[in-house]
Amino acid sequence: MNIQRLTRRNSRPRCLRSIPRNWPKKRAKQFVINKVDDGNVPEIFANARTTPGILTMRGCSYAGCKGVVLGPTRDILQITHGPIGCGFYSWLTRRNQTRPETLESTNFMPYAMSTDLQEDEIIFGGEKKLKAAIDEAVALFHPKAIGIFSTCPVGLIGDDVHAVAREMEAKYPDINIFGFSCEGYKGVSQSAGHHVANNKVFTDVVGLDDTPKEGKFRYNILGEYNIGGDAFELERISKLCGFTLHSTFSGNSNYQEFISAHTADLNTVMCHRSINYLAEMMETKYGIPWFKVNFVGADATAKSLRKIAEFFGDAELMAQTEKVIAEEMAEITAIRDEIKARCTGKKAMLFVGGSRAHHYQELLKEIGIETIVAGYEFAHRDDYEGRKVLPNIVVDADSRNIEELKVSADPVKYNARKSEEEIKKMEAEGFAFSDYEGMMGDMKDKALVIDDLNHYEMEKLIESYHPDLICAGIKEKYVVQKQGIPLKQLHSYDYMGPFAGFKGAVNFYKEIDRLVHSSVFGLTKAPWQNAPELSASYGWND
Ligand code: CFM
Repeated sequence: MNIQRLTRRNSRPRCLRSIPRNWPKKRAKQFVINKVDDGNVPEIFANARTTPGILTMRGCSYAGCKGVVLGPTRDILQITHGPIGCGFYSWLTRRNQTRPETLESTNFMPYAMSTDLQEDEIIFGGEKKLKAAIDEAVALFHPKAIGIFSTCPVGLIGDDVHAVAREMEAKYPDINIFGFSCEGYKGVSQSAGHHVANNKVFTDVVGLDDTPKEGKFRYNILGEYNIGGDAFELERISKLCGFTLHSTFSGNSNYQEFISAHTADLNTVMCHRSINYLAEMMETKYGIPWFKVNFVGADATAKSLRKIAEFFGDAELMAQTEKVIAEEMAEITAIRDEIKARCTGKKAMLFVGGSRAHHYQELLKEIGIETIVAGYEFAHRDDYEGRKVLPNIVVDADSRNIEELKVSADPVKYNARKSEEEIKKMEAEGFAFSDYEGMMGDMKDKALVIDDLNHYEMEKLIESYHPDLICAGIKEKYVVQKQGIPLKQLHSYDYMGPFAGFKGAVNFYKEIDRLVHSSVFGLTKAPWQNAPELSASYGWND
């Protein structure tokens, strides 16, 4: 597709005619034809402000902080300080699940708690109402921890949620109360909210309790949010292999696991976009190494499990892990081969947040589906091009908006789980720490990569490429399906899941097979659009 053609004044639809003149120039840098050359890929322009007036697919900073990173934790009582809509629409819409230990265990996920700001507070300030909300929450639930999440108006009227948190913590000393400056307008997308969440969880939560979980080979999974039960499947596999999963940030998680997460010996990072900051800071402060894993795709899951076992370096553990992989793969292969035979040659387009547009290409590949166009909503250059480009990323006014914490080794709690020599030796043998590849390196040459897609371009892409499948979100779903293309939601998984791990892979193969072979998408045109039967004209007869 030709970006110039798309945006030339006369060819633009009326709704786009008023966009700024420099938009095509900026936008062209966000369209890249892929070319992988000795591990290098072309540069893409990403994590930049969306031009006002464009129907972006992005969300806001509050969504990234409250909805994404903290939302899936069940026993931190979360208060949205803002108008009621922010709290309501960030409440379970991404289908993050949880499983309390017992029926009596604390679980706040069925609640959406908000200060419900009204005109009065917008004019005279909302701190009083926030304090009253905390008093009420304590009286009703007496939680271990309370998180306060700022929405746009809170920043605009100048409420100080941190001062309120301090004051209320002094009033209730046995409750950990902390606030997040995640006003929706901060940064350019929800990605800023991830960073805000990481910072606060690091300074106010992780490290408060030094009691490790019982069990050998203790590790954390960072960036796994239990959408559609993904974390349950990973817990199942972990247990079979003999690893002890200490804490997941934050799918199916609880506060106790968070505050003691620094006692685990390894951080594995699933969605690096949303949580690589925490992994880095925990390594510096506590000496916990981290590496990237991917549990989306059966082969990717097997590879990640082997890597974890290899990290711990225990012969028995490695043998058990191989046994689990062999057993699980034996079940998968027959189903996969059958579906692959039917799906091979189909073409997909993927537009998801900040890591799934990459991870899910792997799953589609396993059943023979090629991704011809892909893009992220809010990723940074490193998610496209690989972590090695981090030093070349220019920090601008928008990214400077979010605080970079200065972290150093904890004088008491720092404990290097592997010595520098051990790490160097493992790296020399090909073991990658503190790194991740970008999406483009795994895509074919000439594939189209687009950052921050919008609805108008989506329609044009469908006209040009006629894909068999699009994976995106709810905002896109019905617009796309009305054009006769099946759309699978990769944020919430529609009504399904898990899609991670071994069982998840099978669920996904079956679902995609069903979608791309469904005849219903051929019926989206009304009969009179295909074959008009009547034509007439009328006029006045005197
Ligand atoms: Fe990470 Fe996510 Fe994603 Fe994300 Fe999200 Fe999400 Fe996502 Mo929706 S944390 S970046 S901010 S993998 S909610 S579970 S699916 S956009 S690609």
